[in-house]
Amino acid sequence: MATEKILVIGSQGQIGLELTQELRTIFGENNVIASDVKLPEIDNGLFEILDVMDKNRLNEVFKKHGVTQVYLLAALLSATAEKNPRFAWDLNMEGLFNVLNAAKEGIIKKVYWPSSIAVFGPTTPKQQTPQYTVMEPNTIYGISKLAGERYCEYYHQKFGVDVRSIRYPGLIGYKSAPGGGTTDYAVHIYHEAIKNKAYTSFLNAETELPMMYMPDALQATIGLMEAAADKVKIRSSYNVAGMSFNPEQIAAAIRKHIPEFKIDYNPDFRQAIADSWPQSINDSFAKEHWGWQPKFNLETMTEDMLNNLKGH
Ligand code: AKB
Repeated sequence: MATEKILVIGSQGQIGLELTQELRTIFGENNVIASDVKLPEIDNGLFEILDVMDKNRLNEVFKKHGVTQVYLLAALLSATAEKNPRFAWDLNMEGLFNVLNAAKEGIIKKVYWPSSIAVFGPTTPKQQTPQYTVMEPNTIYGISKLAGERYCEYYHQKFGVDVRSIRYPGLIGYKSAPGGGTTDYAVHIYHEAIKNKAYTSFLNAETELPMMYMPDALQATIGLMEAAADKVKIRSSYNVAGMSFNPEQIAAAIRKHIPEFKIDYNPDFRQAIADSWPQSINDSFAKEHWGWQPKFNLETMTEDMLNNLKGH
């Protein structure tokens, strides 16, 4: 079997940092190339400076390393995208086109591209949001992700491109910091609980959102990429679910370990973004098609997060 050469684009971001590590453990250090627009803080393996919007440079990197698979993670998330909508659109779409076109031309064989629960909007059913439902996102991030999903499916159907995608909920991990998302509060709250035993949430107490612990997200991502092609029946993007909670509930889970922890609320512009998203997700297609199964719930994640952050 020919060795896969995997390029992670956006390797310095929240998912990229952890996914690159995990892929290197599975596929070997020399078969996973990290890339980003900025140099890594710690030099720990093959790395290329790469702006995914620069098509020539992208093709140069593909050629240099004989890349067969791409995990395209470079994107602006929901909150940052609202502040810079034009750039968000350009980055989120142009990067995807460049990679899909390389796959169409046969330069690379397989593409992973993350979508998000942000593809849903205020008119979508909020509880147990189905795979197929009303999709009228009202954030630029959500609009770009929905357009991206349509492009992925189009490239698969028209040109046979092997592209796979997941609609991530909010992702929570202790190894890397999130950047620019609406769900980021659920990461910061753990850091502040340990440091200050208090946190001011930018979402109100009742804002329930779908979330997932990073080990589950990595398992979903690599599980989907490694699934046999005929099991991947949805080529737009799969709903996946981990858990759902609101700020009050995560605070209560933290209090089981840090009884003096206090939370207060000061909602900002991210409240409206969160209010437009689902509260829980139905992921029965992912379970049925390629065997997706999450391991963590709010309690087990909280224990693991706090133990690991205390250790740092
Ligand atoms: C965000 O909050 O923007 C992201 C997402 C849900 O895609 N974490």
